[in-house]
Amino acid sequence: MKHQSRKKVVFTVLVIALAATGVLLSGCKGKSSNGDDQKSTQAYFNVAVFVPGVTEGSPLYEQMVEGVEKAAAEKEDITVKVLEAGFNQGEWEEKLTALAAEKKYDLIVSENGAMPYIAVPVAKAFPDQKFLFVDSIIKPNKQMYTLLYNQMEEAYLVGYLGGLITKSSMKGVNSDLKIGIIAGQEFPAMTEMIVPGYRMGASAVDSGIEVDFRVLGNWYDANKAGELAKSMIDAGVDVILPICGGANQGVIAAAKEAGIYVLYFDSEAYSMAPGVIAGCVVLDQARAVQELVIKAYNGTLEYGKSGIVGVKEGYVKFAENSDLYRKTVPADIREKLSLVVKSMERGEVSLTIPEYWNN
Ligand code: RBF
Repeated sequence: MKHQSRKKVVFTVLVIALAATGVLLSGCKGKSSNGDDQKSTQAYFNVAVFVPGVTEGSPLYEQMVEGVEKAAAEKEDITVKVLEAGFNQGEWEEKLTALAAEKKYDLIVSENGAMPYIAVPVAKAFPDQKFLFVDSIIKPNKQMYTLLYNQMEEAYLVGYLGGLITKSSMKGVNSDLKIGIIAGQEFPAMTEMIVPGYRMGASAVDSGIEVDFRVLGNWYDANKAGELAKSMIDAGVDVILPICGGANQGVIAAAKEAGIYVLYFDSEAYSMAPGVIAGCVVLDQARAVQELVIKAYNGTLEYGKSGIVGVKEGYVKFAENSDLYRKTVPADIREKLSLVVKSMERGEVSLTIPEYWNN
């Protein structure tokens, strides 16, 4: 925060200085692609964050913005513009095209598995535009760097915890061996990595555990998500993993009312619903984005390449050090989960994501 306000002051002073000398530009220009509007110096490294949806309530979108802002706090000459593209996916390509057409941004950062594909024609139309896509992968494209996370491991950890909970005698747990997962929509990372990983984790506890997988159909309708959760609870589910952005709140409310448990994906959220959120698996996307933006700034980001990181690399962690976790989940369950987490961290247990993702 301190850094950011200092940055704002520095920025304001620069703007005033530029205005005073009569060279205030319509926007901050960094390295311009085709010399004609190259009025600026190389003073700024301009980053645009394209949020494919709405930032608030979507853990990975929040972290993407946070990561870019942290990079900007680290380097005073990085500027940041955040564009929320909204939930109409049919408009994303047009909005991304308009952003690239501004030819102002040294880097456009975005996230989710669909974005690099949506960006292919945009990249073709603007051959000097560079992109960083996280939480995604695509065949090598020399204008893009992509980073994929091993979400099979991430989902395995919550699946394992869910399995332990549904088999336990924790308050609110019934005798059915059933756990649930609700996705905003179906997409390859969900069906190829997350759901299979969640199932594998649960099966490692007991092969008889059933996984109830439902799809909401959007990333915002908390009422509908609550209804979906209620119908799963009525069918015997006592632990639910919601991955539906802003609609997660509806699942949490339904679980709280019914006295069952929620597992949380991508960020630590115990304080959002103490006693209801029983476990959080954290994906450190903010750090990954910060590091990659700094690399781009330094000119060392290898466009055309991609990375994959998981538990062993330290980007996926289970949030074990919370009093709320310790209060909600009994010690014997925590100890069992902790052993699995440790063996994944040491690389003794690793899950290979499907070939599909390996370009
Ligand atoms: N996750 C969210 O939390 N909020 C969203 O609005 C959102 N929209 C998505 C749209 C598409 C087309 C795809 C492929 C994924 C979307 N995700 C969204 C899922 C997100 O990228 C990630 O897979 C999950 O958050 C699990 O880490």
